Amino acid sequence: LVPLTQALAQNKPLPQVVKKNGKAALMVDGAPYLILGAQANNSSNYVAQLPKVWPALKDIQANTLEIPVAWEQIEPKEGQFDFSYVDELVKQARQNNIRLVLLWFGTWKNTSPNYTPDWVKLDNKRFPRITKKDGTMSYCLSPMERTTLEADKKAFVALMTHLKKIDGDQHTVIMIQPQNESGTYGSVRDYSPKAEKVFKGPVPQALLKKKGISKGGTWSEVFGKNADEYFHAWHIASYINEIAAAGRAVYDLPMYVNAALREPLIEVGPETYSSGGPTHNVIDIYQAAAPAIDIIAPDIYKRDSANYEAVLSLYSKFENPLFVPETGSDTEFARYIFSVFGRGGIGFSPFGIDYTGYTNYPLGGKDISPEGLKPFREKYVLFAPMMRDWAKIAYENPVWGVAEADDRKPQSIDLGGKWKLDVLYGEWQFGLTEWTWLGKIDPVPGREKPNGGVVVAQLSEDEFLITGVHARLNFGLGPKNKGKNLIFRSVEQGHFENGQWVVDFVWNGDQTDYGLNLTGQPAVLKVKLATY
Ligand code: N0T
Repeated sequence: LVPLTQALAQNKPLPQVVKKNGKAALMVDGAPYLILGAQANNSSNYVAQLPKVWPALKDIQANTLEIPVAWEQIEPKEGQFDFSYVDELVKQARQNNIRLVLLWFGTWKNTSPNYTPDWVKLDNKRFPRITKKDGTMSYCLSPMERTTLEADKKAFVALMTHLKKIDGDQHTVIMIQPQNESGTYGSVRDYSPKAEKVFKGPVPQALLKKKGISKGGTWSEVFGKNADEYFHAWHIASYINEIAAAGRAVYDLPMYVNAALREPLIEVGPETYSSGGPTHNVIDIYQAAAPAIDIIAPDIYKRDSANYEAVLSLYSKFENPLFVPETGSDTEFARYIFSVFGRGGIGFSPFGIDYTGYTNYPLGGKDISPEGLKPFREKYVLFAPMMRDWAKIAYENPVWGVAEADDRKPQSIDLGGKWKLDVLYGEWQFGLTEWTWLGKIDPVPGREKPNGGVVVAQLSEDEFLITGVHARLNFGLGPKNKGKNLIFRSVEQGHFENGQWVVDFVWNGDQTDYGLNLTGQPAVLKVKLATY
């Protein structure tokens, strides 16, 4: 006899990325799920390191751990697989009530083959590296080599087969990232004789179709100066696709690829970044070559708001679901969670979140401790209790979000024509000027760097769900309400229980007369607007 709980668990649908009306959701156990993520450091993928990982996730209230599974650790000897780390990882994740996103460090890890087993990375003959334009050898494995692809695929399929066996009924593992920041530094593509031959052949139909180009030809004929990069992107994406598809054929989990970014605001050539990786200029090429990949995701380490927001909008194009699988762990990165979720993003994850003592400063923060991670905890606590509710609402309703910009100036959101929302950053208690801390002119403690932000979801025409920190919200009338006067019907602070909104108390008087003040105290509001 199968116990009821087990029987129910077995009927849980597989995790899946779904899309509707230009929006996306990550379905886990049949309902939208919001990744409040944390990515462990690169070398935390060993059983000995795991006890230093979970406490950091707990401290920021993350619900999902992104952590590597390296080819070298599961297939140290060709054809002999060892899944002891994976087994222990999944077991401990369950004990800690954390879901997993597994990062397959195979052919490309930050473009390099360092995580391939030694029988791969030391065998140039069997697993050839890219030939550079000048004929010298690159460090990077070539995407043109069948033998390499087959070897990586075999290991990946073994991993997926094993996951199905140990986790097919529970879905502790909810998504897979095949490869990590693929592409090549220092060579725009492979210039080996084998690659040259393919380069002189025709551009594949699927790519012409995606690009809306009717007249075919060689790569150079069709793409001119972009030919080298597009060729490399196409072949890396196809390579990853074949591996991902083979994995999905045995165990159909959602899959995404992550990108080491190209400059989002200035035009630069592929010799300056990881050429052939999923940079913003080749998202469509990846989509055409890699239908087994659900999401093309940016790793964002630029701290300034102009670059950050530009990356988010570039990766929201082509109906690409927005997911930030890596971002810096420093204070100023935390607020961008509001920009990501306000664009309907399915997840957000700072990198290097564990207490192993390592930090990737200056990419991330210096202080990976409960104190140093406070900026993330402050935001995660808003979403953690309602992560299912927010994910569902964001999938089905209009949402907006803003993060405090580097200039720290107020921002205005058009809430669909009838209403608008002005967001001022700072902390107030009363009146029209920013509250100076205990009457002194020092900035409010914890406000030395921009850390504010707000998300808004429209529940019905005049009703909005809002949360955020370090911001004052002033509602206004949109053009469709011209000539009327605005009044709050009600401002409720509350929470969700079993999908239902529960009112804790109602804001009024000083709490609403000068704008709604979101401080570092967690608050989720349901605001009903009216006119008279
Ligand atoms: C990331 C991480 C890890 C503004 C760096 C970022 C991770 C990989 N690479 O700690 O190695 O596995 O995906 C590359 C950042 C480029 C510099 C951006 C300058």
